[in-house]
Amino acid sequence: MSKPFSRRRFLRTAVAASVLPIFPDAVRGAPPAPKRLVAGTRMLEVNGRPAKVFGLTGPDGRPGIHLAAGERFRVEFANESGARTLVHWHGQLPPWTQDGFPWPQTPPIANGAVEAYDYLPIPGTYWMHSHHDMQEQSLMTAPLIVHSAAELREDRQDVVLMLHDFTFRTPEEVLAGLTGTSVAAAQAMAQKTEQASADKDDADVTEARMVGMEGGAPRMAMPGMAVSGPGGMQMHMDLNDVHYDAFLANDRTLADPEIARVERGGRIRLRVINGASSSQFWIDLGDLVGRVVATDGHPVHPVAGSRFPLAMAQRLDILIDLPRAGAFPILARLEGGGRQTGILLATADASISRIAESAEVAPPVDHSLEARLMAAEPLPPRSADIVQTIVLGGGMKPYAWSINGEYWPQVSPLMLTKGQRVEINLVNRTMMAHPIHLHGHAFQVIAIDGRPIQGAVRDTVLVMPMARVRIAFDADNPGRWPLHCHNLYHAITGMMTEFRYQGIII
Ligand SMILES: [Cu+2]
Repeated sequence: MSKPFSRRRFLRTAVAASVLPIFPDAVRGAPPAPKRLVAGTRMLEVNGRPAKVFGLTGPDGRPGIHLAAGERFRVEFANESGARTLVHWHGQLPPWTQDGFPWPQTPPIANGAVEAYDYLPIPGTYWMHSHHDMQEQSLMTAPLIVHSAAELREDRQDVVLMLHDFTFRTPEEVLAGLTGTSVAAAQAMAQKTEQASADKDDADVTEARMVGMEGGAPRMAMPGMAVSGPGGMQMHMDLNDVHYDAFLANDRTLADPEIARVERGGRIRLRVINGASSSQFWIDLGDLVGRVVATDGHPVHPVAGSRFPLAMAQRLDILIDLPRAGAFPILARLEGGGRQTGILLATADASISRIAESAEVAPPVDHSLEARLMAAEPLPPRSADIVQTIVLGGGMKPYAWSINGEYWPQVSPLMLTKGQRVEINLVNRTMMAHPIHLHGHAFQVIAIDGRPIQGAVRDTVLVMPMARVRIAFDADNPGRWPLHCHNLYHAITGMMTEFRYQGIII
């Protein structure tokens, strides 16, 4: 990966040198031209059928944005998708007005419009996805890779593996099927979520629960839940709300997989991104042994293995040293389903054989990796200023999911003050696992089911059915920030709330 960036740097220097005599002052302080990111549509072929999907294409024609070490996220985002859209830079820590969430102050961008973004990114494996409507399901998603000097010194070949779940149905049809309503009603529900507290007046704000006390019990009973306590997760855990037509790895199925050319004995940094809307996977390296060195972009002490669980929206950086020449499938196996997708790492002389799309049923994704992870750059030790419990509720019948008994957008914001160390107890009172994502902050996982750990720093953590996960973060990024389940259909039916800093004018 170092080559394109050195070439780019060279070009920039050459351009600067050529104009230097004319505009010395302007050039000396001039930042590089912004990168252009275009939201558009494109055609894929899936299972032999054409499929029109969205896409996010960067300046080099690749999906998404790749930034050199030290480079700012300076992007001109051009919406040529034919629809309104708004793209969120998942896991990055920009000012809240550049986060790409449809608050009333930051509405979706019109088709044909261009929006500028400029912030200091954090290095690692990130991604971007539309936060408008349910465009994420229609592949308005792409990698966001921020290189670091340390990682470039390792001189490894970068391989990005981005996963999707794909359906020929529209997301509105999927949601209508889940909720037992009409497509029109599902469309209305998706649009309603963008009212995002816009309807709330000052009275509601006054009602906002002050974060700072243990508690925050649900205001209403969870529909249809029989609370059976920890250990019940084996009984009737729900998996895979949606039946998909295909699972994509870099937009392709195993019928025609991407083949990443690697050198014999090659040293790889595999960046796996679960960009699926409602599916979780086991990353299966087959015979290879890899070392997980980062989760959600943040470094961890290496964990060796060949099979790693990956929840929705999470990422893994896995270092792989190839033992020999050959073809090495890197598979993503759907939890609870006998289906898989993937890519191949292959040396020049390797013979490639077809890999089946069906396989043995993989078990549910779990905390086996999470419990072993240790942050390489943990939060500074500090006691919490405030502790808040967040209860995840809801169920399949009726299909609706909640936080603290509330359904987005009718929620009471959780108030924060800048400078606080915040601890959140995520308590799952449902029979599904929920990948919970907080915008604008990186948090550390500090306990699983009451057992303290010095866990990973992340932006998305899976909370297993009937389980508890405790996270900590520093309130250092004033604004309005969503916390939500990253299962698209859970978020859209209500499993989302807001952290709001004191003093933010809405
Ligand atoms: Cu969920």
